[in-house]
Amino acid sequence: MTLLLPALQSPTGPAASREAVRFGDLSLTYGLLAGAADCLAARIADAGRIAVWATPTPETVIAVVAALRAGVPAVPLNPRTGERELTHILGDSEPTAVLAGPDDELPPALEKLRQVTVDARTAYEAPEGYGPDEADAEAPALIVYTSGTTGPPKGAVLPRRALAASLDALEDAWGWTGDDVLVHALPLFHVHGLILGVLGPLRRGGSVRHLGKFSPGGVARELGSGGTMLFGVPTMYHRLAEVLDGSAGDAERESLRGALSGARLLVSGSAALPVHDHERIEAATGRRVIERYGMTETLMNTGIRADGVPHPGTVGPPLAGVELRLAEDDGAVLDEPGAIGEIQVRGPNLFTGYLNRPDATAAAHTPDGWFRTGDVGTVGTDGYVTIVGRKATDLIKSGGYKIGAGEIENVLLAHPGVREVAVTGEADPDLGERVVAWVVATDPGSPPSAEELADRVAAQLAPHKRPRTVRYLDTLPRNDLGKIMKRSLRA
Ligand code: MCA
Ligand code: AMP
Repeated sequence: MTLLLPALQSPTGPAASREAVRFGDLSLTYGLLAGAADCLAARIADAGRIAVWATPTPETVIAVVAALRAGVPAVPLNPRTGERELTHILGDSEPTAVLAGPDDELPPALEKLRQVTVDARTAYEAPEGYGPDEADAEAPALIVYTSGTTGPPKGAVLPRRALAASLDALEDAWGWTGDDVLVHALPLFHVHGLILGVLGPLRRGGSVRHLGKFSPGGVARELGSGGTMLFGVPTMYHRLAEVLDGSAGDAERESLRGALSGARLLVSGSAALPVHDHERIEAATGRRVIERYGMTETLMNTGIRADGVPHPGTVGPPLAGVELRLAEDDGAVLDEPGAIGEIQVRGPNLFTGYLNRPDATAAAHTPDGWFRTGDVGTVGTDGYVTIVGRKATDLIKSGGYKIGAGEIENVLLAHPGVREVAVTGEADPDLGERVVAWVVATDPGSPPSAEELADRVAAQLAPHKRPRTVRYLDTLPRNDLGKIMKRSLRA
């Protein structure tokens, strides 16, 4: 059986002294990471499932690698998750223990679990003779929670096979090697930052430098001192374009321009990068950002190749091993050129299903076994895919995060000052879309403030789900059946 992370299989000699990950001044070589992860793996081998308090730190990397080495499915948790969402995720995934750093303060919901501390500053020695057997390719590696239109987030069960297939398809598309040094600042509890951004470099035997928190200055520093690739969401590239366009001083602009110009690959994903930002970055740096298109459930589906023709506004052709088709609402498959339909995919990159949700898993697949992405697109004569929209109007993509309108509405409706509410997404130059709450107050004379409502969502769900705008109305527009007409709100 092929190993998921071969470079971490008891590395010795020069292979052991290569840098694997760097977070600020803390760097781990392959030798140190393998030792720490195997030491931890031996301690958690009996856990059924394990939660990882996924801060942007080397501790998270050690924890996830340890779980993979031990063959224990890991549930990465957003450390900013609010009470209601955290309770749901823990109840649904039932981890027996949580891996966290020495300084992490865990919320009460996690205190019932066995806490296993991971400390990247301790030099661990792998237990003598410890070399866990690689788990079965279909065994779950990670369970990643993702929002739907209604109800709480669902856990996408990602087998080792999907991780390996998707990362190898990106190796093929991008000529990704162990010599690459990836720079990013993505959160480590989602596919983009964790699987592509950490497990990607580790599978190749290369390295990753994580900024901890996104800043154009951090990107310039790391890309300008040996980084070869940058991964980011469109909001990050928009902020880089703003600096390149002159929102900062000359020195900052020049250093960013130089760093981006020298990079081998600038990759954007998780949402569409507006063509205007593509153009601004290319004009300033001579480098084109390439896009790839993926989803928590499918990992990566399409991507522009490093040696391919860049085409801003498209997400490139299907990656190796991925089958992609377009279909009508009634299931009819669309073959004619220029047709627009739902993107459906099939391939070794797909998840095995939603945890505890056979109903949702079945609903997400066609009778002939294709996964319905919910994205609407078209395929050009060159095979490049363009995403033109999505079927569900109740899904919002803000800063690259998927947010369900329904989960926010449920939280706001529980506020005594809110009689009715509708949540929509509105175009935002920085975030792509921003969350907007339309509120009918119980007492229109003293409605709850926008800040109070935002704080409530941040505390119950997560800060990135908070409404950035609150609009007060006397009534919500409804059709004859009483259904809220969100389209007319947006208009
Ligand atoms: C603000 N904050 C609050 C509140 N308001 N905290 C509590 N209560 C409040 N009311 C805090 C935040 O926690 C944060 O703290 C700070 O204020 C700023 O928050 P925010 O405004 O949300 O941040 P931002 O500056 O807008 O963030 C932009 C971002 C971020 C950095 C681009 O959106 C981001 O990291 N996006 C990445 C999403 C991603 O990885 N998606 C991948 C999933 P502090 O200042 O301390 O930070 S999609 C995927 O995986 C698929 C497979 C794919 O295709 O990739
Ligand atoms: P998530 O469920 O959070 O993994 O987000 C997946 C969704 O992000 C996809 O279904 C798409 O709608 C969107 N997405 C990811 N990459 C791109 C991209 N390059 N362009 C447009 N949309 C994207």
